[in-house]
Amino acid sequence: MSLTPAPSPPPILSNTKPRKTQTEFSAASYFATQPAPPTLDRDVASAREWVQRQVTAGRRVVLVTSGGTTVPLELNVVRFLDNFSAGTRGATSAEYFLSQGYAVLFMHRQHSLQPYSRHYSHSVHPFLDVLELEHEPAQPEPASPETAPSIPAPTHDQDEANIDPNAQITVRPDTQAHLASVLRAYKRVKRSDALHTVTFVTVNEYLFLLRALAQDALSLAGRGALYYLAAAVSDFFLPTQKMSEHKIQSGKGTLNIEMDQVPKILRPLTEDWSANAFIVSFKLETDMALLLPKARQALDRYGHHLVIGNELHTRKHQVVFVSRAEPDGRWVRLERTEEESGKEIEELIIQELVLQHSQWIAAA
Ligand code: PAZ
Repeated sequence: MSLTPAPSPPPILSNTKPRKTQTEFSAASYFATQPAPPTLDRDVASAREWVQRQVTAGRRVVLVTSGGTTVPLELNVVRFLDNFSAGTRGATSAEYFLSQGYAVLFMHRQHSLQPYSRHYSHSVHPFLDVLELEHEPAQPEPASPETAPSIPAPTHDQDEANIDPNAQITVRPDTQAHLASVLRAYKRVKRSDALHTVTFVTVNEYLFLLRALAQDALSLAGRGALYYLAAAVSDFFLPTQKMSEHKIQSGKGTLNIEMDQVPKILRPLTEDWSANAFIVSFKLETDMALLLPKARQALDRYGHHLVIGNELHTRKHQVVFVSRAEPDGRWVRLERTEEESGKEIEELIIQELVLQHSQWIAAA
């Protein structure tokens, strides 16, 4: 990274050919020069034991990656770049894989959505709103602008005084059926030991974890292993050798950040780290015209089995499956009525993948 005051404002972000200061990282040089996360060995050891138990139980194992990676700008991180992803695709898909009898190794960005609890995430459906207190005082009517000054809102203390400290907490009747079905599925999965989670934050943690889990854990599942790479992974990063140790100071004018390319790891994953597994990657584009060509290009370059293409704004309604058998892509779409009834596109995606994985195993 070069951090230099710029005399005149340069384009904020631009793609250029590598300059002298940039290194082109292969996967091998990346792992040889960047630091392994301190918790890596522990995470991989517990995942390996878990995969072994799943194999013994006769289950197929899917590694679901979910959420976005960050790229820290300083060693003592104050600032970082982030990749867009709430983790909805990954968390939702994990539930459908579990319902199809797969064991799920859920590798997700810390604090992103997780299977089951995603139904009550703070942004979509806050958990506290599902609950009610016995004898809860009625909510005051929202004040109109004319009445507002003459009717003071109850104070926090008055509210507290009206609530019996021993009051029972119950689930709102209108949400009981849904919560019960989510809870039942969650408890069933917990009892069965079919879900194991590992977390990452930075792109470096993501890369080290993916490689180690592939080589040392997932490989135990042989052709029963499936990779479902839905995480949004940064394409650019700052090698630790080029990072500022302390918080980058302001006051020196424009900040120029020159980043190196993250090595493409799909090819080593497919050829070396997990040569026996069925590998599915996602491709996100914002320009619909690029979606199919980019998905095909990924398939040709990396040699894995399937690319699922999705466009940012329509990703919850439609995706396109691109494989060597179907290079022009096959669209999977939710009907409007299905969507209105709460059906999720991940149900269709996973149904199709389970079928393709089975056919691939049978063909071997
Ligand atoms: O997590 P989310 O549901 O908000 O988004 C999912 C997604 C768009 C990140 C995923 O479907 C995807 O396309 N992942 C790969 C992104 C990429 O091209 O790197």
